[in-house]
Amino acid sequence: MAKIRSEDLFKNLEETSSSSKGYTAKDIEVLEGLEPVRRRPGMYIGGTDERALHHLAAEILDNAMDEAVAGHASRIEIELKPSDILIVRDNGRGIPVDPHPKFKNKSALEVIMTTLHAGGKFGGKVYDTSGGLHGVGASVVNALSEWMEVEVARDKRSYKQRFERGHAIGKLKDLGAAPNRRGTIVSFKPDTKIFGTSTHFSPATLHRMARSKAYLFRGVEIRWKCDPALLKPDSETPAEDVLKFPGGLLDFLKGAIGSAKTVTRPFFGQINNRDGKGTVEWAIAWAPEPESFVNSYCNTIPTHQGGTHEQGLRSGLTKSLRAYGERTGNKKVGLIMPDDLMEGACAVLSIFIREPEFQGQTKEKLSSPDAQRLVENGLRDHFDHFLSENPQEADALLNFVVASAEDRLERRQKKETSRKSATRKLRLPGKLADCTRDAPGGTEIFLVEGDSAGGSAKQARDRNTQAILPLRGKILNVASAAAGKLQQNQELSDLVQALGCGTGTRYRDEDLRYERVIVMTDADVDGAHIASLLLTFFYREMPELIAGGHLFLAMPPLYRLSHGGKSIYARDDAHKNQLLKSDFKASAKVDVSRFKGLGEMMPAQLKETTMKPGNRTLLKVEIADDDAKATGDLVERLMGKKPELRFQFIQENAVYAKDVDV
Ligand code: 0R9
Repeated sequence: MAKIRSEDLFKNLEETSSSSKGYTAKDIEVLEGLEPVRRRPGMYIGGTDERALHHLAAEILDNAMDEAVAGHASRIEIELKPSDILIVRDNGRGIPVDPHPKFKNKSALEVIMTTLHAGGKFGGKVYDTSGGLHGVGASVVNALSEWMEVEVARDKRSYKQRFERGHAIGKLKDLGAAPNRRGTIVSFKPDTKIFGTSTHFSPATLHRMARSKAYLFRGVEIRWKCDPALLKPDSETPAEDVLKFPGGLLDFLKGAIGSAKTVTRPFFGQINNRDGKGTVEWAIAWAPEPESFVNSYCNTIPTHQGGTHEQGLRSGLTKSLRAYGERTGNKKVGLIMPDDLMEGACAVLSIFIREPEFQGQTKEKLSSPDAQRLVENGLRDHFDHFLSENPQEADALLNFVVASAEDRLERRQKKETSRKSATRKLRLPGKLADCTRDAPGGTEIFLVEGDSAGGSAKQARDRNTQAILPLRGKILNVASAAAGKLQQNQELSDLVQALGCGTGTRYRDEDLRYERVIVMTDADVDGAHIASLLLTFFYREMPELIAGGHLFLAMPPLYRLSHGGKSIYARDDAHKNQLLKSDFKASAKVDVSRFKGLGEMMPAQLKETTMKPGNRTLLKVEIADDDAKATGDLVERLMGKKPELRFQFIQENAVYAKDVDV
């Protein structure tokens, strides 16, 4: 909307010679003619649709409201007639009608109505808190109206002037004495050449607009009238209404939330023009239902996009509630963010300040920095009192808000987890048979050697919690490889992708996709070699994964001992000899078969002996952090040229494994 900037309104404030009577015609600044408005209405009222049409009504109503807020008018009337004719009346001082000094043959009223950006330069305090357009909007309305008539009762006389499409039709007429009247009446009919023939005023919208103005300024009574022919039979909009709300915003809030159950009684109040800084009024209730809202206004102009005053409201309330929580020893008070407090809030905020600044394309966002301080500081004091005086309600509110904070954190956690798993899944290696469970808790990945073992393991696994990554080909010896080789090694890069936790300094334990990483290789020298290469890789690239207790070695059997329907498994030669003595009669002809590899085992056998929690034995890999040399030796042994030493190492350690998972 063609809102005048405050600088224009209050420009040269000091130089302005405002007469003791207030405004005189020479105080009007003349900037431009009205042609641009008709040529490009969108620039001034944001379009030519129904919303834009209602801007015209808002402009005229705002001008009348300005006069009321300034303390010169107590009653406003708004009347809708057929053919979209709108009449607005106020009982203020009346728009000045004296001849304008620059345009000797034109009245001030005519200059205001026919000149773009003709704003009054007001020295009096009366407009200190005004946000209206002071006649500037009226000229835009005039430009976009088929006709407009303005009647003024001032200095005990009445005057009238008619305009068509922004041009004066004749001079200002003196209608004679009006000893008992004062005020302004603006009647207009929006131009169908601009808005088309199918765009009309909506009685409901106009009534709502009038009602919210009445809520916002309790010193005014707004009378609403609408030709009954314009109301649909089922319309809830009355044909006539008297809108006066001595309860101000509290009445507004009560109307908005109806009979909804609230957490506390409404918190409401006002701060009056302290130190000339401006006034603040608010009414807030917290309720699980209805949907939360913040309706904010500056100088009765709706600020649909919020702004600094809303920020002040949020931060003032949050600081105050947090301080209360700390005083009363609430341990979760640190979780509370402004959004948590506003989530269940139904709030109406209205401020009146001098020289408001608006921003955004539709100028619906307040940007005056002072507004934040004004609201925040003023509201905090009041809210501190409200909370300390009503401890039961304060505690109920605190619990309500803490619950919102916890909900928010939980939602964030869930989002994070699903985002993580989504992005990870996108880049998973093709040969990974992943488990179906999303969250890492209780899941395992088996690193197996070769496709045939991988095939058996896939059949043997619990799909829900166990993933299988078959590693083909040669695994790089990380300890001796040049830097940069790691990324080039397909097997290791597949492994890194599958684990999701990154390597080296980029390792993030919370990104590890599985709770356990289980190296499951054949129980032979080659298997031990591969296991040792993998352990070296983890030791060098992901020591935190080992330190976090995530790395395990599976202990597949090397032998199966069977006799007369009984089968048991042995890890190695020593175990086999021990079992032959302990579990079979000396005379028994026990069938001893040696597995050549995991791939040779039946999936059911692999499951029972090696993979199934409860049956299996897992060796947990740990770094001997109390003995760095031992760890170095370990790597050295694992990395030595003789694979049988590595095999021996694993076998030995399996015997001493203290932390086994069975
Ligand atoms: C029905 C809608 N009402 C109005 O549009 C309206 C404008 C207006 C007004 C003043 C008083 N009442 C008004 N009603 C006014 C008077 C004086 C000073 N400022 C404002 C005065 O007597 O000193 N004006 C709005 C703009 C201007 N007057 C002007 F100053 F630009 F002329």
